Amino acid sequence: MIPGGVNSPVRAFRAVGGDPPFIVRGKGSRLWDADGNEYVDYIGSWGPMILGHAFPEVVEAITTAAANSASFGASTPAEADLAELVISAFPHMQKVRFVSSGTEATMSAIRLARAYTKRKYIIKFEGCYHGHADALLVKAGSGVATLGIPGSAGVPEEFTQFTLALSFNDREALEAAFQKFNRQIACVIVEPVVGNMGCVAPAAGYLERMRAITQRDGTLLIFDEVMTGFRLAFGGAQELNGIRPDLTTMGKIIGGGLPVGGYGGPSEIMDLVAPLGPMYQAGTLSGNPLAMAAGLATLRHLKAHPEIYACLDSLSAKLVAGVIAVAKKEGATMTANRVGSMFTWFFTPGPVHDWDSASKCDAAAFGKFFRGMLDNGVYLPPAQYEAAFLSAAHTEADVEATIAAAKVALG
Ligand code: KE4
Repeated sequence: MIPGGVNSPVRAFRAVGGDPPFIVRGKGSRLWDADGNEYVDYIGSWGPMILGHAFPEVVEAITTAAANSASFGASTPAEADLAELVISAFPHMQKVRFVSSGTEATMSAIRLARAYTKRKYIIKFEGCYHGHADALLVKAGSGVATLGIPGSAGVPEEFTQFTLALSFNDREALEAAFQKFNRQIACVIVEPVVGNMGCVAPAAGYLERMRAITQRDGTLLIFDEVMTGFRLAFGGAQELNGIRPDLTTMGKIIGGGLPVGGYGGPSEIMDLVAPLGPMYQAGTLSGNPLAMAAGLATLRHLKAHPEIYACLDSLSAKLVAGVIAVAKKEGATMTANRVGSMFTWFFTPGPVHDWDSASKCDAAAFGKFFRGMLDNGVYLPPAQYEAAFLSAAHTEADVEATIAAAKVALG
């Protein structure tokens, strides 16, 4: 009835083998499948569930909002409240537009950057994923600035001809692209901490250089914080690295598990967005009351409990090191990258710092590890090139159980 039995490809377990369980319930750090099996969950719906599943304040907020109707297609106080809270997290942001997915957020931000600069070219990086808008579905290119080659069926080459795909953490490639396409580049879009080639942090000085080059060339810098926003800190990766992008895209956590995306920046740029300006973007369920309520409850809790981030960081450190220690003892080839509560265990000696080094992983070994962990009650992202997430609901006991499962899976 549904292609591949899934509504998003990665859920089909193609990269790891086996049949995916059907999940029927989540609570805190745990999931249960239709056969009654219990798992410690490290997907967290691919990032949104930072407070854990069925967090009472979020459930309550959604339930209350639902009693007043699920949607009006009109302005509501809740979307203004969430806008105020989101804007408070990012110093450069004066306005935000809510949409219903991260894809819509990045697609719209790129359209806005092209409208603002009146330029056509965009730069993305191999191994970074920003959703499935046509212009962003380009094959991984070579290290230098290669014009985008469609990475999906159904995307005409005309739709990616202005997309430059560069290698991440490669300053020379960035400099070369701006030499070659001087003052023709509308924006650079980057995951300020990459989650989509597995977790990969920027090299020291790399983003600072990117900010300087884009500033110099009149190119907008878009931080795609769909995954890192409110995950790595309340103010996302940019709170940690102190860099001010021109636009920020968001998703996942700002919806608290319901469909929300967003893009924001200074009024000078955002005032180009319809109905104020000529850049068109719209959405039937943008600002949906239930989604706003879930996002508000989540962000309000995070803002009221900043200590959550330190706890996420220390418990994630213990988890990642514990599994690495097991791998060493069992003679498994494994390295790990972690930033806060985003992490990946890579089946390669490492270090993993870009797509080229990430793609050297032993996918079969990862698949075996994934299945072994699943059989022992631990639900990891079913693909090597994904980030795993810890939630505020995870406990020391969860971590111990996960390390014990790794002993079996790697043994
Ligand atoms: P969505 O359209 O899936 O809401 O967001 C796209 C997106 C944009 N930017 C970043 C940095 C993202 O990580 C994502 C989506 N992340 C994937 C996980 N790698 C979603 C999981 C899936 O596709 O099912």
